[in-house]
Amino acid sequence: MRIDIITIFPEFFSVLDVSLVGKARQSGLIDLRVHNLRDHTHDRHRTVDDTPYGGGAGMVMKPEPWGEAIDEILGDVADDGPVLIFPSPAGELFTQAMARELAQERNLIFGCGRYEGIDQRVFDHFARTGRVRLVSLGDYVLNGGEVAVMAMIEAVGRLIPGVVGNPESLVEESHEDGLLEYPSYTKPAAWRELEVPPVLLSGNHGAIAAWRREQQLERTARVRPDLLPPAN
Ligand code: 6GU
Repeated sequence: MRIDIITIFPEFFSVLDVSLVGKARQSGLIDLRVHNLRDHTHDRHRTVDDTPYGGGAGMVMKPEPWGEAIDEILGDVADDGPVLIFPSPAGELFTQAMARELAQERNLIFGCGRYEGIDQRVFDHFARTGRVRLVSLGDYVLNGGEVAVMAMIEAVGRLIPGVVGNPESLVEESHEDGLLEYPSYTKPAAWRELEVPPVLLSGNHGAIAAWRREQQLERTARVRPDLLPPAN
């Protein structure tokens, strides 16, 4: 998969050299390129923002650098059409289902906004000919899209075949079956007067599976009842 990121803080993304995504880049499974939005400005101060029409607090990112940066990437990627993703607290919620969808794509382009947002016409222009999605991590506000994009790339990247060594570790996780994960234990069997639940030491695989399911349901009902189908 090819991933392009447009940002005014390219140095944020140096962490994508390490861990799972870093390995996937080294092995060629992920071709990740970071672009500095300011390279697409043409004034002495490399201006990317301006005051909002209609007034109000803060600054809005100007459309022209975005247009130029995205045009350049579009001219360079496969012609089946990348998905343009803009992290935004005003977007649709990012979920495991969306991560699975995006992991099927050949090209993703992430545009990291800062300030009060990006001129709406950037989204409207590229939606005329392609797929544009505004995506939010949740109901809180970040200063910019960079950290959100890193979260999304980690969630998507690990679903690309070959990125996670043991694909079985992908299936028994929180959210993959719509429920939260069951609690996990390893040796020693007793630690600081806390015992591992005896069923896990029983060797009875049926009983263990049933216990884990019950734990998933109990935990989900307790902390995330919104994930459960409505009773009746
Ligand atoms: Cl994707 N971006 C920003 N700036 N803030 C957010 C967010 C995204 N998701 C939650 N808050």
